[in-house]
Amino acid sequence: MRIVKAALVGAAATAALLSVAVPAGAQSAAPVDSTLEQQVQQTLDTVKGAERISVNTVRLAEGVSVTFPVKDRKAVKAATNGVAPRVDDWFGCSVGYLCMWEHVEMSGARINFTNCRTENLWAYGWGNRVSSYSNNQTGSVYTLFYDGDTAVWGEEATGYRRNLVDNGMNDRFDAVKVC
Ligand SMILES: [Ca+2]
Repeated sequence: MRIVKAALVGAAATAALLSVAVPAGAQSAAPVDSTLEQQVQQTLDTVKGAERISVNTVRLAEGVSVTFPVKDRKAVKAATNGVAPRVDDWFGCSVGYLCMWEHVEMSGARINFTNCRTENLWAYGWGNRVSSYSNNQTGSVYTLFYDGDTAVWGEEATGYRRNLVDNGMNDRFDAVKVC
């Protein structure tokens, strides 16, 4: 919320400065992606301590973030002033991360983990939701996926990807031991 407030204050100040020279409506603002905004807002509302860190990324906890798909990449690039992940990162997964997607073929919202610990996916609104993943961690680490208290699936690093529809694991994971 702090970021949004600051942006509004900045926009208001800019508008005031430019009000003499620039006709109303002439300022170019990035078009609002209402689906994206809803997803971001819902996450901020449901995960305690969540913080928006870019146009389409919300930090959920230390070492945990969620990234939402964007329709207008150009707008995101402009709006984040170059600090957003590279465009290609949406389809891939940055080195050092375990990434999981809500849909198959690495599509839809993506949750990213970089801390080596066991995470309860329900705490982030991701229980029974994962449909594909990419284990892009480095080194000889092994990730375990849990359904209830039982480890039902595992995957080593680096870079192994999988769709979970064909192996009976779709929308089943409740927790993950990142490494
Ligand atoms: Ca489950």
